[in-house]
Amino acid sequence: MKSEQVREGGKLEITKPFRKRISLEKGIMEEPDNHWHRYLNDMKATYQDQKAVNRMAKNNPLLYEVYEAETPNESGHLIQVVSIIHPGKIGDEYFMTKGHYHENRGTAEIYLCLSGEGYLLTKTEEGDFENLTMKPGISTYIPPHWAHRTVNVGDEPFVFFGTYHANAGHDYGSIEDIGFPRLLVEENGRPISKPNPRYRSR
Ligand code: S6P
Ligand code: ZN
Repeated sequence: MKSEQVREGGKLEITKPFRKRISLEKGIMEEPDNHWHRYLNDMKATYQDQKAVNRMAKNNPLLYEVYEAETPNESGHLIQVVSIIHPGKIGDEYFMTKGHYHENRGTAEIYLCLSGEGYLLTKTEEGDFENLTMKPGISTYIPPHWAHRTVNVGDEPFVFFGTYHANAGHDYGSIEDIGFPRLLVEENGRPISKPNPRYRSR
């Protein structure tokens, strides 16, 4: 716990501005407050090809990891994160994040790609969707009410910085069964998008 962060009776408070170093060479946040990992067995239902899931589940590959600079989860504060999606596929679908709406739907988010190559998949509950490519230097804005998932379509780690409202919260359940309108799969060594047979709006 650094001096600018204090816990008063268990409650986190930020007492002054602070810095974080994000190593662009290593693609990590140094001295994060939290660092968490998502493995295939944490999100088996996300993938279409369940035979491939079961084959790979024994090795349970690490799909992605997230570094966080923590702030109080209340209105006004922002959280900074670095997400790293590792390269790989389950069947012909690329490694990707679980994807979520913010529980507090009225909160936006910004992602800035630091390295690698990926896609940002977004959608609304009304059925609109946008898929944006991301490469180093590209910043993307996810407006309030848009669900978001990121996909690594390259052969190196896809790393991006993100910042969002500390009181956003995460709603994963609304994505888990139906996913996004289009899937990103590899065909002849290239990413292509195709309709998701499980998708329905809402
Ligand atoms: C949080 C933000 C990211 C994701 C991270 C992993 O609002 O969008 O930090 O948490 O990229 O994705 P997911 O869908 O597993 O939370
Ligand atoms: Zn988010």
